[in-house]
Amino acid sequence: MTDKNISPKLPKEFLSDLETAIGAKAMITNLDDIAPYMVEQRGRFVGETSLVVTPKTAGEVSDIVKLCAEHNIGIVPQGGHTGLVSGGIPFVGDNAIVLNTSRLNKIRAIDPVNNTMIVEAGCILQTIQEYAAKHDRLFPLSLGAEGSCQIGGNIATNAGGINVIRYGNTRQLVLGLEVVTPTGEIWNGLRALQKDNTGYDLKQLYIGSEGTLGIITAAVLQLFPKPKEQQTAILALKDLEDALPLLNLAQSMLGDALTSFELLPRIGIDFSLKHGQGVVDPIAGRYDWYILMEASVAITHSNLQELFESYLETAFERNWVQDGVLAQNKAQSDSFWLLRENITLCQRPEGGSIKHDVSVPVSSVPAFIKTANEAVQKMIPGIRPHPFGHLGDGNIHYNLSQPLDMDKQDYLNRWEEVNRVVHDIVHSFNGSISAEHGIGRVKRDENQHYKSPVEMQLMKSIKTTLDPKGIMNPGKLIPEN
Ligand code: 2HG
Ligand code: ZN
Repeated sequence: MTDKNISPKLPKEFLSDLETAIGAKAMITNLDDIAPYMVEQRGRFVGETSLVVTPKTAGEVSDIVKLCAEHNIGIVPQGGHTGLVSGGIPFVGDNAIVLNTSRLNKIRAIDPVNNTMIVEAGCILQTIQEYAAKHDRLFPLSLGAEGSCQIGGNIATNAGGINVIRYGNTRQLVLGLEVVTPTGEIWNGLRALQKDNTGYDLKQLYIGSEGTLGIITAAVLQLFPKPKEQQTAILALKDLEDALPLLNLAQSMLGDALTSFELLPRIGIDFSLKHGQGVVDPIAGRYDWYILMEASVAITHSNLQELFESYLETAFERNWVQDGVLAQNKAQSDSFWLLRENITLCQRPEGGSIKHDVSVPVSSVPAFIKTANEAVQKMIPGIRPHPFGHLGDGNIHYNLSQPLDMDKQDYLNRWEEVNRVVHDIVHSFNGSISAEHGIGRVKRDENQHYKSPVEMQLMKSIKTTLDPKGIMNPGKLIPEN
């Protein structure tokens, strides 16, 4: 460890005790080396700290937390750094260090009979999926960032993704946790049980708490039988409203084989074709809306294909689908998903994009989009709504690309104002202003605006009871006053 660039805010005694506990190799103190840990994927905010620690065991996490508690230093837990609400970086004045979980990355055990797996927080989601698959099991959490996001972050933010309609959010996929508390104790709650009615379900308190109550160091994950047969289709619609009967029919005809039901707008497909690598348009004509859907079953020689084809036939007959392609093989289904993933990535080259990650009851999605589109177009003529996402569970990424002839910064300066109009509409539909990305710093005050004082007070009292010194991810999720 060098003394270069150490902020005077971190006491010498703290640093030397830390070095004794975890070793200099687990301490990054040079600002150039720290820089990549401070820049968020979307680049909207840049964090500030003078120390990043990279512990390898829960014991080391415990040592770090104890020393931080003693010296009143904040800790920002950080996983794969793929978050979208500035939950994983310290802000100027937070007096916090970053605890990056990348080296806490062992798969501790798998039990295919019990359908569970024990993993450490820093395991990459895709590594977990692949390990489960090798044992003929499925870990169904799936999202665009799966190649780099870490399970600790997924759990701390209760990540959603593309399979929620069938398997639920992360909350439904975790049976047990190991957590380092704000006083540095290790709570071993790694129970691999389906039934455990022994009091408050503490793990659920930590899931989605965004590092504000403790640091998740390991988890017991719920596995499922691995799908053996799968059907993927992309369908073009005339009207957004037709998506609802189409979904309803899928649920009636395919039952719980339905795993994904994603909404794609034409503008998103155009962005992907223009800016994405290797993206192709599977349907010849142009339509305003598309659905990418997938169904799977965990048995072989099933009648899934037959069921899926008769579902599509009925949907065409009822005029809910104008055109469509059923993937003929894995490569074709991958190419549909590539188109979907690029819808997320290809907004950036189109200039400023004001984001919303909202949910409303599934049956209200078309009405919400219509109402919001009218409102934002009135506010900023020429604005380009780009709503897409997980229609099957009511979660729409209501993103708004800037008008073509507007200055990017002038547009982005209206971020909060636009958020408020959209979120008011979401609220009027009894929706949520953060469906799957969390609150972090970005939506902290906006969340307080919409939650009732009773609910906010309950959250604040949990925070002050468990973390009275306020050292766990300071300034995130819970407003300071
Ligand atoms: C997705 O569903 C992600 O692709 C990102 O949640 C959404 O770009 C976004 O706002
Ligand atoms: Zn999403």
